[in-house]
Amino acid sequence: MRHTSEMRGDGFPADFLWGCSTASYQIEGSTKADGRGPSIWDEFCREPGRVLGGQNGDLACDSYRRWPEDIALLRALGVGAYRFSIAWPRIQPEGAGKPLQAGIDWYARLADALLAAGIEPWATLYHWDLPLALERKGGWPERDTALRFAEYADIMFRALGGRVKRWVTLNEPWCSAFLGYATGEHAPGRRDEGAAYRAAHHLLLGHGLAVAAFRASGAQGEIGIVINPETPRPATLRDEDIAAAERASVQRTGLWLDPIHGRGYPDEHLCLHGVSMPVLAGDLAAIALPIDFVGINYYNEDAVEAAPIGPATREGHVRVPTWQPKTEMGWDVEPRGLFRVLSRIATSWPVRALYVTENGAAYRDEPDASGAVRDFDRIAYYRGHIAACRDALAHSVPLRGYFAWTLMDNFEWAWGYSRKFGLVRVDERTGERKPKASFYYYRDVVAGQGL
Ligand code: IFM
Repeated sequence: MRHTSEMRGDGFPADFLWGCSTASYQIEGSTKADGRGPSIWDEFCREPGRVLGGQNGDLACDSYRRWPEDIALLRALGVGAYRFSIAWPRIQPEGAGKPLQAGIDWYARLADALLAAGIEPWATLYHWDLPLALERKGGWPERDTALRFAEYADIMFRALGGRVKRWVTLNEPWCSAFLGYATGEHAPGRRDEGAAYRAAHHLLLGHGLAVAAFRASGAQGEIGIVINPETPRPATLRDEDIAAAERASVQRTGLWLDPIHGRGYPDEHLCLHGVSMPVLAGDLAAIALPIDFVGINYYNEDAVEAAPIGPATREGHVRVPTWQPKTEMGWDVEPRGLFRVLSRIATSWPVRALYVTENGAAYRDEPDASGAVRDFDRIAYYRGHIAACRDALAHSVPLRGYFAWTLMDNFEWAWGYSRKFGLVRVDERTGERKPKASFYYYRDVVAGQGL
């Protein structure tokens, strides 16, 4: 625990950063404005059966036009930071070549307005909207995509480095690689496990090259990566279940954190999947360049038990039923899982600083007759998880901040608009924003009164 005279009464240091996260394709809309090129998600949404109800991000929350309202909401929340993502196809419509000034200007205006409101802009360079032109050339399974990503990152550091001091290279690269190329649940919807592992390597390479570009650009500030670790608990204390839980965690922890911390890839895991990584000389050193923080996106924790290794379960585990209440996503509500994953990462890898970069819950959120959403389940969810952060701090986890997911109801990928995570309700017809009860709860937490 950092013993500082500047502790709030609720166990959080006074300089603990409270924020809120969003992502470009989920909120911006205006997918053809100012020369933006198509992304893999624009195309994926148009393929029948990919997204619930055939919905897409053409309009989303219309934040490309309504962003001043969003900043006013963030101001009312009182958060110290806003984590948004930059749509690569707004900067380089074809994923390469001369950048579009209009795209850069839009994010520069957003960052300026945030700074003027006293809110620190946190920019994520990649939250899944790959320029379609790059997917046509093979996408992340191809090495060239990593090189193009580093070029785009360099453009952004030079363009916004004076304004943005905290950068995230990739958001949840596990999703980009495995949901995008192995299960096909996300764009580009391919089903080829070998391609997913090649994508994982090139995502990491792109991350490392972007970190090098950041340091070379002379921009001041910090850079890190955001992962969504899965560390399921063993269903029982039998040795085989403990070992199964360990194996089940690797694809979403060690596969990323080991190479980033100079330990190479987890061989046993690659062996179980019968794959090898397309590593060229110098790649592992590039991936292991020191970073300033690791962001953790946490929503839920599963329980697993051992199962015979075979085609159905290469890692020899299966999920078991649990007693925990579920959110509208069907995900378990397990706040202690957040404490466990933060502690585990802090003790297993030499991370300089951790942030919870996303945490939140989808609920049905029926508005009452006055249009108010009294989302007490979401408040209970936040309360439990923020308390888990406080416990992690008390156990010396170097946790520096917490970002709620998400500011407002938005396009929840393959679920379309059917799953609502927002602190603010967005009327799908008019785009009108209306804070839910959880908005006021989080405002009170940020102000130091919530817990
Ligand atoms: O909406 C997503 C976000 O884009 C990435 N992390 C998980 C969220 C909820 O599913």
